[in-house]
Amino acid sequence: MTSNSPNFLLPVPATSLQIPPQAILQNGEQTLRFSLVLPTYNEANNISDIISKLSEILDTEILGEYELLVIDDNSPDRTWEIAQNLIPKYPQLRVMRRETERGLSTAVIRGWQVARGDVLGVIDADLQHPPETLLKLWREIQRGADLATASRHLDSGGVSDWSMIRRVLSRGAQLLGLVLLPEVIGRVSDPMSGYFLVRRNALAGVTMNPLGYKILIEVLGRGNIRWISEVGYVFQERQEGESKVTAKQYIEYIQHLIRLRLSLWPVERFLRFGVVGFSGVFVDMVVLYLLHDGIFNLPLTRSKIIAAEVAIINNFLWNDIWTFGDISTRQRGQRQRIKRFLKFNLICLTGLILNVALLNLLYNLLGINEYLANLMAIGLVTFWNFWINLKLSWRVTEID
Ligand SMILES: Nc1nc2c(ncn2[C@@H]2O[C@H](COP(=O)(O)OP(=O)(O)OP(=O)(O)O)[C@@H](O)[C@H]2O)c(=O)[nH]1
Ligand SMILES: [Mg+2]
Repeated sequence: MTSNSPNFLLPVPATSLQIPPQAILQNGEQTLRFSLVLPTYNEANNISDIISKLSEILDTEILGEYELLVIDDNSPDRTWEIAQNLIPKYPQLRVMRRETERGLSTAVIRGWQVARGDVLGVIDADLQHPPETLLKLWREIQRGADLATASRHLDSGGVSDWSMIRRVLSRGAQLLGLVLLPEVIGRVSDPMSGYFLVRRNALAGVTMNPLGYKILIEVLGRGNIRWISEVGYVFQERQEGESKVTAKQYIEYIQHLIRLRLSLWPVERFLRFGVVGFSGVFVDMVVLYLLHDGIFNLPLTRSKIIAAEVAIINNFLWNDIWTFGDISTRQRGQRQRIKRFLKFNLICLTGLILNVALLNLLYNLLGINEYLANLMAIGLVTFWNFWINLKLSWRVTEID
């Protein structure tokens, strides 16, 4: 049956894990309203049932306007083949068989890359995510949400048969996430959910870099998501097939959190800012020398004030071209540049006052050695300067 059955399989994208801003359509194809991905690994006993249930539910609301995408990792139980044989009965079904790449999160992204829908979604294929919740999620997106996610931790939600150990591990993982990535994990009650819908335009052009199981974290961290809606659901007992969750998933989750943390912190930008800061110290020294000693013999205070301002101008120019160059090019025009310069100047001045205050606090109040105290004050003020400048002077506006 295998060798001569028609091949309806989708090709696996060989590109990076970027979500296309628009659906990539083959000749004659139209965009759809909704694409739902079902990642599968050894779900032979569940796949027909879930496809039938999902189709029945979605047909009531968006008949002909959606697709179901089964992304299978070459399951030994041939889930992909069973799914493929369902296509004649369910024309909205498409199947991908991945033979080299593995893993739940990348499977979901590969599905979204070939998706034709404006709204992208994911659901487990093992019937643990109740299909009935799907319409509630869909309606939240219709109300305007960028992301609609099913949660086990709302009043109407829960887990049916989880052992104490699994509950504790799950909550522990969430707590760890809250510590490492509060601005991501803290946005939803159930960040571990693998059942959610997201608008394509919230992910358009975003390159994902997930690891393991927790794709929602990646979407929240890298996507442009403003409105989030949550819908409660009870995680069902697995009826057929086996769980793939092992200790490996917990380790990958921690690795994933750290990776996302590092990439969300603008580490590279901060290093550039630091290099520019050093160049400013050099400029300040040279100008001070030239004004005070070298050529002009000006008084020390006046020389220092001019030297500091020249250093500020030096730093501003390098930061504007290099550190924040990508942002500056989006805020063109001389007026914009002058505005950025004035803000930068003001922030640097406030930084100086903060520096003196901190030095006094650390030295006089805490009795820390004055040079060590100065070093700590400089470090803290550099962070402050960087952060405030990032948020105010070179603010990324949402216009484009
Ligand atoms: N393509 C693909 N799908 C996977 C992979 N691992 C798991 N899946 C699918 O992802 C969904 C969730 O996996 P499960 O093992 O059920 O994980 P879970 O629901 O969190 O855990 P249980 O409650 O123990 O079942 C199921 O549809 C799996 O078949 C994988 O490596 N590749
Ligand atoms: Mg499961």
